[in-house]
Amino acid sequence: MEFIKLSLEEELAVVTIDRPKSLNALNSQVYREIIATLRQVEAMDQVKVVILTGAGEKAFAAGADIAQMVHEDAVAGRRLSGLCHEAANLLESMRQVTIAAVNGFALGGGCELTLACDLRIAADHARFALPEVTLGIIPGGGGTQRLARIIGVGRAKELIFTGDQIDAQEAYRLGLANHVVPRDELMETCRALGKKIASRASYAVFLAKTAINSSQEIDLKNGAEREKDLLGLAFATRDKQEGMEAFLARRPPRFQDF
Ligand code: CO8
Repeated sequence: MEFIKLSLEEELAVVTIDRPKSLNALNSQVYREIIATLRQVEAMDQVKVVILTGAGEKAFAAGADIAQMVHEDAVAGRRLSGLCHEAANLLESMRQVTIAAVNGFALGGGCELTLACDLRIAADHARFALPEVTLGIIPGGGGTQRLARIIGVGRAKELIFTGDQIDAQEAYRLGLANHVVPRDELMETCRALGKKIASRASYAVFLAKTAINSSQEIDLKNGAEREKDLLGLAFATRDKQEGMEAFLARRPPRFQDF
């Protein structure tokens, strides 16, 4: 991998987009490497939580690579959009919980990667935007779909129609950032949150993630049916037995993740 660094820390995997000279701009190769890395991590049993961040102090990722896109036609643009979606869909649906550690600019395709993560923790200097209309295009990595689902249609339209940047506090106010922390506490905050989630019954966490994701795609009646089915699956696990027996015996549970 040229542009992605993977660091394994017991139950956590830290995936870093590492192209700081271009503010971690996302060209096709970077997207392909993100996809390959996420697939690799998804197959690692010991990893429960993935933290996605950018190298350097300045940017999570300042968007898709404009120097690449300027030369591309409609077919190539659509192909690049396919890669953006593939990376985002993986972050959203993979077995592990995904946390975006937003260490600066999260613009365009960079913002879209954060939108696909389960949780977003922002450093206090982070800035979010979908500025595509300032370049004559529209978001192409799920931004028009996921931003509206997270902060509401009206606010998403204003951000996408203006292309304006918002700071971390505004992102928090809108419900885009789960927390805002001082920049030198960002990774520790993400690690602590990741470890807490990893200490829970991870198959149950995955079932909960799947059920919550369904709520964004199907109606309430069918979503409730899906919840019932997934709860039934949870009842079939050893972790359900262990969690409940441990509670009744007043001891900490020893989950085995199935
Ligand atoms: N692409 C390519 N290079 C970039 C990008 C980018 N998105 N962002 C920054 N860079 C490069 C700059 O060109 C510069 O390179 P160099 O030093 O070689 O000149 C270097 O990074 C540093 O950037 P700046 O000098 O501009 O740093 P500043 O601190 O002055 O400004 C900003 C920082 C505000 C982040 C500024 O760089 C900026 O506005 N960047 C572009 C942001 C943007 O518009 N992003 C959205 C791109 S569109 C997109 O993401 C679409 C996604 C979906 C695509 C679907 C498929 C088609």
